[in-house]
Amino acid sequence: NGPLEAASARSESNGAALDGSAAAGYLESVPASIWDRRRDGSYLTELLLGKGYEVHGLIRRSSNFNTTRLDHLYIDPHNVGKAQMKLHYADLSDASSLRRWIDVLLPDEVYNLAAQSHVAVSFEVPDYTADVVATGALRLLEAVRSHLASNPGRSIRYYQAGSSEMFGSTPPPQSESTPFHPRSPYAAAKCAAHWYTVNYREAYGLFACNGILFNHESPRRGENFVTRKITRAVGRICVGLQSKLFLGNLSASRDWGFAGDYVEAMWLMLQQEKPDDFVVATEESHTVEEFLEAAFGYVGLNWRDHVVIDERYFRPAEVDNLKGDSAKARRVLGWKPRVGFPELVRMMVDRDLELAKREKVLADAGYIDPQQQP
Ligand code: NDP
Ligand code: GDR
Repeated sequence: NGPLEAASARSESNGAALDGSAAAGYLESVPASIWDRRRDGSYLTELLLGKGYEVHGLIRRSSNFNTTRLDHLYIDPHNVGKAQMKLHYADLSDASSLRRWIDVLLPDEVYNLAAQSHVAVSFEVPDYTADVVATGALRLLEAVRSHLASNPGRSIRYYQAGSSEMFGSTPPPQSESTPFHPRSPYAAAKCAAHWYTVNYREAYGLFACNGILFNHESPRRGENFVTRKITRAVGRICVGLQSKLFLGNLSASRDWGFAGDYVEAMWLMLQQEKPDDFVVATEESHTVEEFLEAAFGYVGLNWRDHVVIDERYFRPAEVDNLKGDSAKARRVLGWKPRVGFPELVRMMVDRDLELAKREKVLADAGYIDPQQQP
């Protein structure tokens, strides 16, 4: 879910870093709740804090974020002492901010989770996507490398958030040895970031790992990814705030896991003796239609009564079938997923039903427009 999502965390004994930003723009300490909008970033932060890490997150400047959620933190000094993590401004498009925070924070581990991560949107903003996803990763790697070169004795372990989208049209099951065939600007940029990471490992001996993660979902998932779009709609339909759900291709198949399980694999990669690349997946694949069946069926609804196919959600090139082979991660890291498909769907629907009930109260009181779909 990541932030610049470059996260960086550090402690005297352990270190980890989320991604982040700049010395001059230090934000003061803010509660981890602010971090909840970072999906993988928030789960990873919780995991690292539980292990005693000091966690720093790098976030980019956003008008919404600054005006609605940070202003009161600046003026309320009581929050400073309660913060469990620290956030700093940086941007993957700004190399100087990355190097500056590496120098200031001295992280032991750096997790690069930042991305323009929406596959369909990457067709609309291909140049920007490449800049953040591919060149952004290169900038962060270079910040780490140059910091280490000027600070002998220091060590930093680096995690790169790779994606099953890199496999694209190569048939399943997909493992570390499966050739990449990206089908979107996003996926092509992730391939570049993957190879930059391998290159920095081979050329400079950097402890750098690629996690090739298959789709992982949660109640914190962005609302324009298909799983969350469906579970948000189920909740809203149940309370009468919505009746139709507009979707694209229902026959695509994905290997969907739970984000909370997957961040553990990220951390485990950085605890190994040697850096390496790992596929992380449940090894089970379901179509979008099966997700619909499970989510609507859970609350006793028939998805066919509500779903309308809308051409605008079809992609110029689709990835039809992803199903991972995560044998290496299971063997070497001792990792395995805890949450299965039915439990994941139920978890997301339960949470979105609660959210919809609260929305209904606000809509009935005239505080929000009930027609406005997420
Ligand atoms: P999200 O899109 O939820 O989070 C990405 C984060 O990156 C956001 O917080 C965003 O900030 C931040 N970001 C975007 N552009 C920049 C920038 N220029 N500088 C700094 N930060 C930036 O993704 P997820 O948490 O779902 O995924 C985390 C990472 O893992 C991503 O790299 C994604 O591509 C990858 N991945 C995700 C998978 C999944 O199924 N979730 C599977 C495989 C890989 P803001 O909040 O301001 O938008
Ligand atoms: P994906 O996730 O592209 O796999 O990338 P997404 O949920 O966007 O799409 C999954 C599949 O559902 C189909 N689909 C729709 N998708 C969206 N978003 N909206 C719709 O209305 C809709 N209707 C059908 C898509 O065509 C697709 O086949 C996610 C992201 O998190 C990436 O960053 C990550 O790298 C990969 O997962 C692994």
